[in-house]
Amino acid sequence: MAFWLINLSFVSQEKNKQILVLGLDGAGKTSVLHSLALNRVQHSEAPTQGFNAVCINTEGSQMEFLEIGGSEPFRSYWDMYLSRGLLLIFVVDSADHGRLPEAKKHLHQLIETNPIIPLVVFANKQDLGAAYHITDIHEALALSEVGNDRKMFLFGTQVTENGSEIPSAMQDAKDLIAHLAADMQ
Ligand code: G3D
Ligand code: MG
Repeated sequence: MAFWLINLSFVSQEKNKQILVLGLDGAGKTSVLHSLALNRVQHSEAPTQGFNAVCINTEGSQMEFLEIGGSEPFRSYWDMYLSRGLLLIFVVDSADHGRLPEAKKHLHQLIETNPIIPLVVFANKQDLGAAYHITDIHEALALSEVGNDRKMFLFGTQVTENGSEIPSAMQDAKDLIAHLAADMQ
């Protein structure tokens, strides 16, 4: 498998549709994305400033992921990129109970603007003792209200020891994302 990582201070309007990776700052977007690319656990080294584009080649397909920084100044870009996104991956910190309402608000604002984009939610940091179980994350994010016509999937994920194999749920999520992306092309 080949991959490359590019940190960009801005991203031009590209032809290829991207898989958007959004969520509040600190949720684990970069860590999850780099782990999916490497098939090995890889924590992020620094908060994302701006955009982080990752291209992953799997058997027979190539997927372009675009993470947009989750801190306040970058959230204004979320809507702009969502309108031409293939899929939305939304990452939440399952142990950050206090910010789940904020994550829910942003998620619902996002999906309102795009009634068909498939949604894959990563309930991340499942390794932490305080993490909500995925059934509680489903409720906290009101995922039953994301729209009847939309494909929606929820995975519990964790990025633990650097270099270890990614958990099977993350491998399953990667396979599913490849299928969804192929369907949407
Ligand atoms: P972001 O891209 O959503 O902003 P990052 O988030 O990937 O930069 O991760 C934010 C912090 O959470 C990082 O720690 C990272 O190591 C940690 N993290 C990410 N995923 C997990 C996880 O599943 N479990 C645990 N325990 N920690 C995780 P630092 O210390 O660098 O801030
Ligand atoms: Mg990041």
